[in-house]
Amino acid sequence: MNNISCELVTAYIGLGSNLENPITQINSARLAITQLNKVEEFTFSSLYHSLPMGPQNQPDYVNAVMGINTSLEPLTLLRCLQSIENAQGRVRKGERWGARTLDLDILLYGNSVLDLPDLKVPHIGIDERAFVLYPLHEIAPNLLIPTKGALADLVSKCPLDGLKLLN
Ligand code: ROI
Repeated sequence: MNNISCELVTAYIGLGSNLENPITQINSARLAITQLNKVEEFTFSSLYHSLPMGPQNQPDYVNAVMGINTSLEPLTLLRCLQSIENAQGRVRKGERWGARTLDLDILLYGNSVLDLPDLKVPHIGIDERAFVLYPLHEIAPNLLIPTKGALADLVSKCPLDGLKLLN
């Protein structure tokens, strides 16, 4: 054994976009994430079309969820995802829950429960957002979500809210 830590953690990332050709934004983000050091994609959901949660005067969203194995620490992973958001032209304006070219959220990081100033895991609202729960369930139907319970139960209680598979 050596003392280099290389523990692999399974994490799930939520991807969302409603500006500047959302499908292209999601596909480019997927590629950028797979090209990160110490990150390997093992699964990717279908793309979904969803109605905006929050202010309604914004375009509909495209959402997806990706499963990765990573040896990056959670905050390092967060910073990497933020640089991808920025590289794809994300502008952080004042409006809460406004339109965005790209949103990358760490939904789950192994079985960790994190309550850091910049990072809450499981992701806030994970248990009531159809555009997160359904794609996650597609790729990881047996998942248990720390502090929230079985994903399958959460999905069964969550209305689709207009969520549709995108083909
Ligand atoms: N609404 C949908 N449908 N999809 C999202 O990814 C999404 N992301 C957000 C807010 C603004 C809350 N609404 C969303 O951050």
